[in-house]
Formats: sequence, structure tokens, C-alpha cells
Amino acid sequence: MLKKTVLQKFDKELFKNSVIYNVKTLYRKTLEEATQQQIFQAVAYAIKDVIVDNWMNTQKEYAKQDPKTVYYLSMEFLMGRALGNNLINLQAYNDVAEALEDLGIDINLVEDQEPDPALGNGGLGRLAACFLDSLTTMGYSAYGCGIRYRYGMFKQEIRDGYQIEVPDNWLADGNPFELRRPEYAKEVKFGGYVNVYVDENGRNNFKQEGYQSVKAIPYDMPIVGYGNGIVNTLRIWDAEPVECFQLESFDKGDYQKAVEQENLARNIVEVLYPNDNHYAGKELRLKQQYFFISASVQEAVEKYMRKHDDIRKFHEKVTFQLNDTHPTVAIAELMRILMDDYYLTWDEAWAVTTKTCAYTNHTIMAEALEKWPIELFSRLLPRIYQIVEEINRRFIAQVSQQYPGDQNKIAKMAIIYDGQVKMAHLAIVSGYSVNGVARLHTEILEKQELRDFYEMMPEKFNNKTNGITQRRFLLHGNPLLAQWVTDHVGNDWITDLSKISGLKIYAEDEKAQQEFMNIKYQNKVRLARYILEHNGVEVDPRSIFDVQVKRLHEYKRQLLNILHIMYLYNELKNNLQLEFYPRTFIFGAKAAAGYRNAKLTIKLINAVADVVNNDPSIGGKIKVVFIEDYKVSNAEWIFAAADVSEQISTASKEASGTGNMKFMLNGALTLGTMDGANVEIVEEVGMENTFIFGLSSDEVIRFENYGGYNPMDIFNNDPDIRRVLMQLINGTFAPYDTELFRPLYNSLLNTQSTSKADMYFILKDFKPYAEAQRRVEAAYRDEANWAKSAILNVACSGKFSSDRTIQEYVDDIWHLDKVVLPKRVEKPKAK
Ligand code: B1H
Repeated sequence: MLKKTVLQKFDKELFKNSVIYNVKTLYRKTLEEATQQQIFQAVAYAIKDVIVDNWMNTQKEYAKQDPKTVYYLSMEFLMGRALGNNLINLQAYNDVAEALEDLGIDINLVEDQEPDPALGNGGLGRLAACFLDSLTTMGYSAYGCGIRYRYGMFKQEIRDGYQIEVPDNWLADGNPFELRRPEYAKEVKFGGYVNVYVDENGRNNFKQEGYQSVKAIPYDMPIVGYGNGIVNTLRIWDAEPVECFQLESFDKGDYQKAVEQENLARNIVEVLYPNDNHYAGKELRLKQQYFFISASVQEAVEKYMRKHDDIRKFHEKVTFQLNDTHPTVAIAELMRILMDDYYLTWDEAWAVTTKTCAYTNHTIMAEALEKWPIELFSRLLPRIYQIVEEINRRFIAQVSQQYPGDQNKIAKMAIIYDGQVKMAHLAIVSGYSVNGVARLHTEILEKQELRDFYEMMPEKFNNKTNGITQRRFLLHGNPLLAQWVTDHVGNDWITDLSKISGLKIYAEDEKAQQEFMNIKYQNKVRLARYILEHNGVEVDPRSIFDVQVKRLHEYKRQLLNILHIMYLYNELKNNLQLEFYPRTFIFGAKAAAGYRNAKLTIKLINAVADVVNNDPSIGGKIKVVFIEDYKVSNAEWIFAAADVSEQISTASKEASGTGNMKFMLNGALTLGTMDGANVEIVEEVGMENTFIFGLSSDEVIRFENYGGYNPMDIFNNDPDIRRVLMQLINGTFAPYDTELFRPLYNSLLNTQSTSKADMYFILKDFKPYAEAQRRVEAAYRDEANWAKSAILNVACSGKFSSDRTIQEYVDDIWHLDKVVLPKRVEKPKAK
């Protein structure tokens, strides 16, 4: 086994022997006999061995230095593959690639064997993963706390143009990087009722009785810092029945209860809810939330008490960051533990809790707001509900005092109202910080969505513009560009992305421009090969790669993109001589399984692709590709190959976006609205190096509040748009079923449906979008100028590192201590 640590020099021979040894002991095989999957496992175990040394060393050092620790509480961690990322952060990627090559093994094939741990939906879950990478690289003590879903985000297959959801059995071959930690198991209780007993000290003791419980077992995954030997922990909880099926139960007549408890354990971590920006209100979801939160909070308190004696100072060493409202029961759970287990008074417990918990808001989409029916909430979590009621009672008293006689304030701000528990209100009232995820988003929170709260407690509100880790999304995902950047500005950018601004001076350098475009071309060839292999579509790497990859949602307006492609196709068919720069439109998106219009949009994209890609009359000038199963691993290749980054959400709807930053870092130019972090991207790189169009968020909000937009006016007055819309219902792209796309047509025009016509202003923004697309084409024709803009995009992406974001969280919210590992002395080799 590998007995050296990464802080020492990589020992190639030792590593090779370790791989061979692992294949032998794990599978009783030689390398030649082993399958690719077995080789992956063997390599992963060899690397894990190195990581575990660093992991133990880090945790020992934490125990010694006792730094303040952040617990990042999140229902989602979209980690993506671990092997390549770990090698990158161990600074061993190239060495390992070489060592494997010596053994006749291609590292890319090995990496490709690893399933993507897809324990998240989209941006929110991926942000959590980027944050863990940055926290660790910057030397902060952190835990990610989440759920070990048996099935993560579904795999997407496209059949006949439709999305088919296939279960993601990511643990089928085992997860070599995880460690089961049964010694830290916790019991989590559901249901029953609360009894009060007065104890011998005259204190009220609240006891939950008649409950069902589940055993939570943590699995730890190492988070490797870049080049610093630090390893933090992602702790994800699995559920097991509290006791195994006991014959005794029969005798007690508890048979039914035993079966129910076992089912509860089986169901609770079964699957990730595949909704992005949407609240479904399912009971099992609330069970999932309380399950992982109760276990995580119990562990945080116990861990603290192992080293400290005064629970009243908990907040000095621990902070909980709530990743949206999904973990908000943590507030009441901490109160419960402090009062019921540690006998703090309400005021003492409240003082600790309100200095421990901080909340990040990730969306203003109304349909994403979590509101639990009282009946469900109180039945499932009786003690927690009591505590929330008391928080609400005290808060309402405070509101009444501050706004005497203003019933409306109470109606708008109460935590419990109208038969519902409003999780965002609970998080805001009980936390010490509320942050949005981009400047515009935070402004909208303060001025619109959370205005009453902002007015009452402005000091809590702050902005933390999102970021991404350059280690995965440039160093690992785009090795050619990464090397080129290093050649020009040195390698400090890997841990300090602001250094990438050194590239600015090369933006007008002809040689640099050519090198850059050449790298882009090679990445396009790489992606074209992937597309041919996975989609069977041939695309020309010399065409403009115009990419929209993200979750499918009406507000993100994939429909605008595909309608515009239909329009372009009409233009070309009208005039086959039209000057037209060849374009490859690339989509990648998963739709929530029950989201009809989203799934129909996928079908439309594929239907248009079918017609356009197979129409010889347009000479291959337009290609449309829908990449199946968009996920972190193929995303890395897609960003690297993009020329144009489509960020076209209805202004005000996309809280931040983070894909926009990944494209920018890889030298794609943004075609977008002034929404989310696009605003800050424009600010960094300059309007002239982006293609901005469409309504502003103010304009959108004005239309929403005061009306005055009628898509019919546009339909009636614009023949181009009318033609495209008619093609949705005249069988142009669905000759066998002319009604197929009627729901999309209706969503744009028809007020007979329950929601407003064209809620997302697609027709309103259509012509401005088409005009911006013309600017894209004109700009691409001037290759030198395009290269200049692309290089400037890379050079100006420094702000969008999640390292910057994390440092802001540390400075303004968490106040963590930086940990530095002492230099380890090289021990002389044993003879
Ligand atoms: C974001 C979500 C989200 N915002 C509910 N909200 C979910 C809400 O399963 N649910 O119930 C799941 C996800 N996701 C995204 O967060 C925003 O839309 C992006 O704009 C933002 O960049 C990202 C990270 O802040």
C-alpha cells in the first residue's frame, strides 16, 4: 500500500504497485484480467490511502487548534466524480496519468468508469460542492452535511425525442471514497406526542412519546484541498431501522409498528426529489429534511461538548449555514436539544441559536417557497412544532410592538399563518444572517420579496455573489486552456483566480489569439467526438458552438432559444443564399419528471433537431443537438468547447446562475439578459464583450405588478413570430400529431389556462434576442476580435471564483479561523 503522503514527492513505482496489489486483493485478478471498473476501483483505493493519511492528520490538527467550524447544511451536494478532482487537488494528476500509462492504462478511461455522484439537482447543489472545495483549499474547518440518497438525480435517456427517467443506481459498484462511521450513529424520532413531566429540580421536561424512530448512519467522503494537505468531510446520512425485526414484537403486539419503522428507514433516503426551483410539499421530503438535520445537529452538539464544557458558547465554535430553507428545521432542532437535553432556558437557547444559524436564499420563484401545512408538520414533528409556535408567538409580539395596530404586517410576516408554516420566515427571524446569491438578487430580496423583513432587520441582510471552483472547471475540465493560462501568467490562478487578470495584456496579441482559438477548436473537436459517440450526430467544430445547458425550466427560457432556431431555419429556407455562419446549437437539460411544459420543450428541441439536421437544402448550416444526460462530468467538456453561453432567463428570475461563470472562465461569450450574476459578469468584462438583450428586471417587475403586457399584440403584429408560433400547431415539427405542441403554444398566447399568457416574456424578448444573435454572428466573423473578447472573458473571470465567495462568507458571516498545517518533516526511509 502507499505509505507516503502527498506532501512528499509522488512515488510512481509505489503507486503502480499499489494498483496491482489492490486489483489482486479486491478481485483476485491481474491487471490484464481486470475490467475497467475494477481498475478504477483499484486506482481509487490507492488514492484513498493517501487521502486518509491527510484526513487523519487534518482532523488531529483541528482537534489541537480548535478552529471555529462551519456546518454547511444542504439537501443537495452535486459533487460530480471524485477521482479526477482528488488527483488534481493532490497535485498528482499528471504523475498518476503517467504511472497508469506505464501500466498501459488510459487515465481518461479510468475516470470514465466512475459514476457521477449526482446528489443534487442543479446550481444549488453544485454550489455546495464548489464551496466545500474552496473551504478546504483555503484552510477552513468545514463539514458538508447531507443525505446519502440511494438514488441520486435520475439518468436521462432520450427516446423518440422524449425524456425518459432511468434510476441512478450510483452505488451499484460501491463507492471507494466513502467511509461508513457507525460509531457516530444517531436516533431520529418522528411522530407521537409530547408529554411534560416536572422533574425533581422543578424543571419542565418535554418528552416525545409514542414515536417511530430511524437510525441515522453517517458516511464520510473526503474533501481534498488543493495542494495544502487539508482534508475536510462531507458527511452524508444513511437510514437504517433502529432495531432489526425482533420476534419479541409479535408478542408485544407491536408487529405493525416494527414493520412501519423498517419501512420508514427504507423509504427515507431512497431518492432525491428531482425538482429544481419547485416545492412539491411531499411528506417524505419533510421527513428527509428532519432526518438529516436532526442527525447533523446532534452530532455537531456532541462533538462540541467532547471538547468544551459550556454549551452557552456553542456559537463561538460552530456556525450552521442553511442552504436555502430546506434545512431550516435545524433552528428548532437546535433549540430542542439546548432546552430539552441541556436544560437551557428559552432565552439562553434562543441567544445561542440566533448566533449560530444563517440562511441563504437562492430563489424568488414563488413556486419554490416552502410552506408546510400545520397538520402535517405538527403530526410529524410534534416537539419541533411546539418550538416553532413559540418562536412565532414571540415574533408576532415583537412585530405588534414595532408596528402597533398593523395587522397586515403580521399577516405578511408571521411564521405560522393561514394554516401553514413558512420556512423562509422562520429562517430569517431565527438567524443572524440572510444573504442573496448575486447583487441584483439581493436587491430584489430587500426591495420586493423580503421587504418587510429587510425594513425590520436590515443588519441581517447581505449579498454573497456565487462563485465556482476553477480547480474543477478549468484545471481539470480544460487542461489545454489551463496550461496556456499558466504559460502566460504563472500558476497562482489555481488558488487565487484574481491572478488570471494577467491575461488581459495578451488579448490583442495575435499569437495569443491564435493559440487561444486553436485550443478552443481542439476542445470543440473533443466535444464533437462525444456528441457523435453519444448522440450519433455529426457536428462541425468550425461552426459556432452556441450552448444552453442548465435545468429545464420555463423561466430559463429554453423555449425562446428553440423558437429562435425555428425562426432562423425559416429565414434560411426563405433565402438559401442567405449569408449565414454555420452554427451548432447545443442543449443539455433535465426536466423534473412531472413538469409537463418542460418535458414538452425537450421534445420540441429534438423534433426541430430532426427536421433541421436532416434537411439537405440548408447545407448543414444549422445543427441542433440535445446532449443526453447533462451532468457534471460532461459539463466540464461542454464549457470548454463553447463559443456562446446562453444565459437568457427572464430578468429577475435567475437568482444568480453559476453556469454563466463556468462558460466565462472557459472563454465563451455571454449572450444574456441583465439577470442574476450576468449583471456582474458584464460589469467585469464590459458590455462590449457580451451580447445583452431584453427587458430589465425593473421592467419585468413593473409588468408583473401593474400589467400592461399582452403577447397577443406581438403575435398579431409580427409575422415572423406568428409564423413560428403557428408552426407549433400546424404539424411542421410533428406531422403525425399536430396538437402535440399545443400546450407550449397555449402557454405563450392563451389566457384560458390558469396561468398568465407568456408569463416569462418570451414573445416580448424575441426580437431583441434575434437581434443580439445577429450581433453574435457578425462578431464571430471577425476572428481576431472574437478571440480578443474571449480572452478578456477568461481574464476578467477572477471575481467568480468560489474562493472569493467563501472568503466573503468567512469575513462577513462565519468568522472562521484559518488553519495551517505544520510542515511535516520527511522521515528518513526505513531500511
Ligand atoms: C436554485 C433552487 C432550488 N434556487 C428548490 N433554488 C429545490 C429550490 O428541490 N427543491 O425543492 C431545489 C433547488 N435552486 C438555484 O441556486 C438558482 O436558481 C440559481 O440561480 C443559483 O445560481 C443557484 C445557486 O445559488
